[in-house]
Amino acid sequence: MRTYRASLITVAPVPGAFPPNSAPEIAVVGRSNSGKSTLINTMVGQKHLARVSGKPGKTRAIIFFDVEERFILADLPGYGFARAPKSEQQAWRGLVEAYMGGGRPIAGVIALFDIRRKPDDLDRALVSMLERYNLSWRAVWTKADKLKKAQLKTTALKLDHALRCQEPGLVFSSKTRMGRDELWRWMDSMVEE
Ligand SMILES: Nc1nc2c(ncn2[C@@H]2O[C@H](COP(=O)(O)OP(=O)(O)OP(=O)(O)O)[C@@H](O)[C@H]2O)c(=O)[nH]1
Ligand SMILES: [Mg+2]
Repeated sequence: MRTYRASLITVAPVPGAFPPNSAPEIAVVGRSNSGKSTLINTMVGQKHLARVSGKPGKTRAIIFFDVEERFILADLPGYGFARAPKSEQQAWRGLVEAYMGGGRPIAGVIALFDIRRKPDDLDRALVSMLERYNLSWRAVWTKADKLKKAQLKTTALKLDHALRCQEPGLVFSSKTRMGRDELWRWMDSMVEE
């Protein structure tokens, strides 16, 4: 497996702490516990670059990683944490909108959805936000190892439809690395544009 040089740039709990624009960025967004940090580790081939949370809802900041001095990966905080109070949901929205609408060089957004979950209003709100900011995004159906092989194709098609994906989502597993090569091809194409 190919591995990549990657390192932490900064942890930004507020927009004022975002690093200066320096390279194209790929943002990773999704519900809390959808597998964002794990996916980042899988993509670069490092076990402990991004912190994987045992408890969902732990990542409350945007974490910026440099990848081979070529582009930046931004690990966005998760939404939809079951016990989060309203004030926290507003804080999430404030931080994420400041990122998406802040004139950063966002080359693409990877939007993660647990392949076992039926999309809800929060998921649809995320997609609306991505469209509103005119971002190029790709859906990724995570934790594909949790489904039987025979279920993958039909489940993916249902999710494409439920979230009105322009491009079919990518079936992905950090456990088996299914989808990793294809997601790299997508990221490379976004960064090179
Ligand atoms: N089986 C399986 N488990 C996974 C996969 N990806 C992530 N997980 C598990 O899902 C849990 C959450 O993963 P994280 O990567 O921390 O999720 P996150 O989206 O970063 O969560 P927050 O930072 O809290 O928003 C962890 O227990 C992971 O080990 C996968 O592809 N397959
Ligand atoms: Mg995380």
